Amino acid sequence: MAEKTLIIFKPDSVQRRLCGRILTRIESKGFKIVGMKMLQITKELVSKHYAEHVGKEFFPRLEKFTISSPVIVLAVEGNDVIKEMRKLVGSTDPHEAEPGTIRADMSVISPYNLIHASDSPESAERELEIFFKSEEIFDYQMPDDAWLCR
Ligand code: 3AN
Repeated sequence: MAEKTLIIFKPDSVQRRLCGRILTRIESKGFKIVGMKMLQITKELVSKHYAEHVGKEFFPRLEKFTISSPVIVLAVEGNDVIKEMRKLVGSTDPHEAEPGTIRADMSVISPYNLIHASDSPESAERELEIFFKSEEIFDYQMPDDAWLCR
């Protein structure tokens, strides 16, 4: 079933010039970009996006990293895209991530794990609302939709 998820190319993706290669992984899978923009995340936005982690021992480091460079945020659509993107992304710690995943193949140490992907339909809805206005998400057809989405 078609659904949407929030993806962030984190500061290390931008700084290491890996955004194009990561985007290619997402597009090659057959997912559709329905929104994309660069922005500078503020401390206020970090606390909103990572609300569940505010107050944890690792939060200051996570906050410092997240605001250290502009990021690219994407709304990505596809069949079961929330679960499938989590598989493509791999485990939080690059050291634990399975070979073949984006984090295992292109990153080495936490928290520099390149990419964020929403972890559930509830998170996806909440996070998409934080980063995108409704008019920044596009509804359009692709010629290969029938091969890629039920
Ligand atoms: P994921 O990005 O895999 O969904 P989350 O959302 O649980 O992981 O965590 C967001 C970020 O917070 C991670 N990418 C990581 O940088 C950091 N983080 C999460 N849990 C820990 C932890 N136990 N120790 C250090 N950093 C953590």
